Amino acid sequence: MSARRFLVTGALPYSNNRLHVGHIAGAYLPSDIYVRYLRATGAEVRYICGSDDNGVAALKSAREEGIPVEELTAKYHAAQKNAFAGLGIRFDLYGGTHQPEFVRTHERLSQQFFLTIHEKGLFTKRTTKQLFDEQAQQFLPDRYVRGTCPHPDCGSDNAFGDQCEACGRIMEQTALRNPVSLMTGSTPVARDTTHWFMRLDQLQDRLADWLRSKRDTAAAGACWRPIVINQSLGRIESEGLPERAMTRDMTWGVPVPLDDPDARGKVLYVWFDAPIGYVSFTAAWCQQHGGDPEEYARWWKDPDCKIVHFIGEDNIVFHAITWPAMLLATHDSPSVQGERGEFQLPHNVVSNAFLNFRFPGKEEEKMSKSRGTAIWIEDYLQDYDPDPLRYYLTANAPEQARTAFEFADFVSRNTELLNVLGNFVNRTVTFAHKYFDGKVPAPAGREAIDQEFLAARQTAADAVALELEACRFKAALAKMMDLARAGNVYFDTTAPFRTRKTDMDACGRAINVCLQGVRTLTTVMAPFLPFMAARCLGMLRLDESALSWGRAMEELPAGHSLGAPEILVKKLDPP
Ligand code: B3M
Ligand code: ZN
Repeated sequence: MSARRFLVTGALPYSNNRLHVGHIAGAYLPSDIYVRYLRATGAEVRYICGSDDNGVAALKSAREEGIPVEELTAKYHAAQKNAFAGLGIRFDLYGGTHQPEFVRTHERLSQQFFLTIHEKGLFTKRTTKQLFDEQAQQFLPDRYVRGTCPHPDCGSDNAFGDQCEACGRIMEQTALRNPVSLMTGSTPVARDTTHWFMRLDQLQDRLADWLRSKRDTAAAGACWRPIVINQSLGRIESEGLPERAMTRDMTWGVPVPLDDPDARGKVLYVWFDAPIGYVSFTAAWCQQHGGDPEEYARWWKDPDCKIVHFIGEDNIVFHAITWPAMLLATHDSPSVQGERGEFQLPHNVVSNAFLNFRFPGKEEEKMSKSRGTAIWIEDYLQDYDPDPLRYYLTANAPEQARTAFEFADFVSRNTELLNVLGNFVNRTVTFAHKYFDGKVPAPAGREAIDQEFLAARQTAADAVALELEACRFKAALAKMMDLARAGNVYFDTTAPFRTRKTDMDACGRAINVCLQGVRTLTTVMAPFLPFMAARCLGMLRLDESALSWGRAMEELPAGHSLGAPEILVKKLDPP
């Protein structure tokens, strides 16, 4: 049987800011855990991410910082890439939709997509009103305008020209009530402009069928989270899909590839080109590893490869409606058909809700730069190790509903990690060094209690795997910790600290079994806590291949020499 194949993506962060813990909790940590696990099972995986450089977000920040937009996006692209690396989030490739190394392939593929959809007649060219800033003498696409959400059940003042931050709906900016230009603060006026609108209505039935199949096959492992189904299928069933403008009046982005005077000075909508970044970065990876960018088809057009997108809550509509619509639109079309096949729809779109922030004793609030309610990854990494944050953000993950980051919680989760996992590993390895010369003692005729704990390792590894396959990371982590807890109970019950004075065989037997527990835990903790797992490998004197899931139950032979004990989890002081 050939290996399972996955193309896993993390939402492309806008390269207009640094990364905070909310970003990490949303899409990147869960995807990294998933990828590390899949790889440990022998699956072939490409893990793709990169910066979303186009669109208004970068232009706005470049204006605020007073630097050219190319410089701004290069700066944050580099900072974000470092922050990911510091947390052990290991993409195969970190691209950027407007970074010099990637921009040409990205433009080419984005324009190809646009033309294919255009040839299929799925765009309507239409002149409509758009908001125009008379002081700045320019149109105000998307996030350049802010106003009141027009939906009566929402009415939030935090709606932008493309999407309402509160209810997540996407909208035409002229629908906004009380619009304000974020460029000059003036009230914009509506002016005529021509754009290409995608006929999502034409694809709506196929999209709905596909989403229903995802809802219905939850049991078959393509476990879509309710939040994703509700915001996509729910939205289609209740409101239907309108046409959406896929071009914008600005010059920063991918030029509209049409020989038409109305296309001049216009670019593709950032949400049109950004998901194509997943494809263009895969092509870049293929080019860097073997030479042929067209090899991306092996990941994107082969039904044997599962495409899994990890995103945050505000990206659901784009990944579960617009992007699949773009992929579907290329089907049965002369320009993409042929030997290489059609773009596959995602196997899963995994979204977390937002991670809020909480000051001690206060209500939770949204993470925001201006209110000082964001923990920046760069700052975090100056003071702490990556794994305690990985642990906290997984244990407290907003998988089904929003959760909040609170510093005191972070410290108490670290204490939990220390007391349960750190304690089991460290007391076992230290004991072996102190009383068994740093070697695995002989198993010395195992008894029922020993067999029971040894068997619990397999049960735990299987339970963790089952949860990870279904993208239930929080539950998976809890099952890993249960095994460490069982290890501590076994240690306390067999009491090697007592038997070492009375029955050295029993003492060795217990430490042997504990070491087998540490051995299994090393593999099972690795997707969540890769830096700690690396330290365990050192203590067990094993190499990285020992992280393979199939080797988790492998026994350390009696007499095997251990590495020096190292503190696994450091104590943190309460705030
Ligand atoms: N850049 C939105 C965000 O950072 C957007 C994701 C693009 S994924 C193709 O929230
Ligand atoms: Zn709203």
